[in-house]
Amino acid sequence: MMGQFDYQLIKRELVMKEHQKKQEIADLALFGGEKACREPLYVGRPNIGDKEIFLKRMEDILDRKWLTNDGIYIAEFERQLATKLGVKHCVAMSNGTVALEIASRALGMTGEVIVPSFTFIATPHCLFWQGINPVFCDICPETYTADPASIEKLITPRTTGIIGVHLWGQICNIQQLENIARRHNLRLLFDAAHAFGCSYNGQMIGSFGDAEVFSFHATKFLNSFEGGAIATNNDLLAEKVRLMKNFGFVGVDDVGYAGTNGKMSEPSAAMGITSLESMDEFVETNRKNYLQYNKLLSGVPGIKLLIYNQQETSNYQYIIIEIDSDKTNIDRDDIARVLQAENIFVRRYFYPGCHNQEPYSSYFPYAKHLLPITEEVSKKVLCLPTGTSIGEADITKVCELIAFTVANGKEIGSKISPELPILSHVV
Ligand code: T4K
Repeated sequence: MMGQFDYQLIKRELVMKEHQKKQEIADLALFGGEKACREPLYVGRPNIGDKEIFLKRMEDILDRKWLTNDGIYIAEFERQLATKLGVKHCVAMSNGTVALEIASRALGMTGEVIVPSFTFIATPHCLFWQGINPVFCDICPETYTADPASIEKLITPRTTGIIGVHLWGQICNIQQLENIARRHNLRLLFDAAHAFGCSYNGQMIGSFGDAEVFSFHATKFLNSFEGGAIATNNDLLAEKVRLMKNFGFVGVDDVGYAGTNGKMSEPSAAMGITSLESMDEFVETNRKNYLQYNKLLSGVPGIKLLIYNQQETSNYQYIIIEIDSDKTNIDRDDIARVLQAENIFVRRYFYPGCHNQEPYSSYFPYAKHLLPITEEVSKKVLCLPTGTSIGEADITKVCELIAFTVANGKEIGSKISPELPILSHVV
């Protein structure tokens, strides 16, 4: 159970309690002071459920000698997912990227598909990998999700679909996207990699559009080590994706589709089931962390925390701040540099926007001129550590450091070299 002692966490809390607040700029680790955290803090530490139960399941899998290919744990995981989401079908996959590839292919997406640039690179890659052109739309500044007006402007006779992304659990304007898709006869797929356990108008994410795709990667709210799923209420689509993820086999020796290997393994399914059992505890911890961040950062000038809609169910998996450098007098990247020197590895998700990454920057060199909000937002957001590995003292430390850095923004910023790399972990 999650209620068991987490000795690493307790040890770190004690170490951090001993620690002094930074009094002057020279106290910052970047300028020679002691690191605020002896153990590194990371974004994306996995939420782990009951280890003992998981290990028992692993033993059972090994004893059965049935490791993958529609084993009993996969079937059970799929059943539990569908029940939780209130959707007819949930087909487990090897990861979210393959699930996106299979879903878009099974939906018959070809030619051009409209997708926000402000997302993880897997979203456009799933299209490009299949010879489909991702056409990048801009986002709404309040929700960071696809802007319906921007989508409408990009529709051409070659457009076959839209992929909306529920970024950081912020839900797309589903109603407007559904209207656009219906009017233009387009397929509508949602990349719900960040939105497991979130709702839209009280209904769980999983049954909107033609299909929704989840990721159960280690860093996600619910993890199965690696994993993903396609959720849909469409019987034919479910049947098709089920066959496609198994090479297209329709019978023992009979192949009916161009398929791939997108199968989830039994250990992954066992981990997924174990994670589902602790889901309420994960939400509670994330929510508590979010409330603490909200309280401690609320008075810091130029720092705006992404607010979760209390009318909806959320997983609270991402703590995102937007930095207004006119008010902080120090930019986002320098704040990240200050924190990483203290052993706090924040992330600039999803800088610099997919349109500025290869192969897209070469194919669409002018895209940046059409994406002003994406360009702006990708330069000012930071993702902070949260999840079940982060304690109250950690969050206090992160917030105190941000407040101290902003209070001395001009001076600190002037001392930092823009050449200093921003890392994802200790090297
Ligand atoms: N759509 C969206 C919107 C997505 O965000 C993603 C994936 C996908 C689709 C595709 O789903 P998958 O095919 O991945 O199922 C990470 C993840 O690899 C990726 O799954 C995720 N999005 C993306 C947002 O983040 P990186 O390159 O940032 O990962 P990495 O290795 O730098 O790890 C991130 C942090 O997590 C580090 O600070 C350390 C920590 N970590 C990571 C792992 C793997 C751990 O503490 N333990 C671990 O086991 O992409």
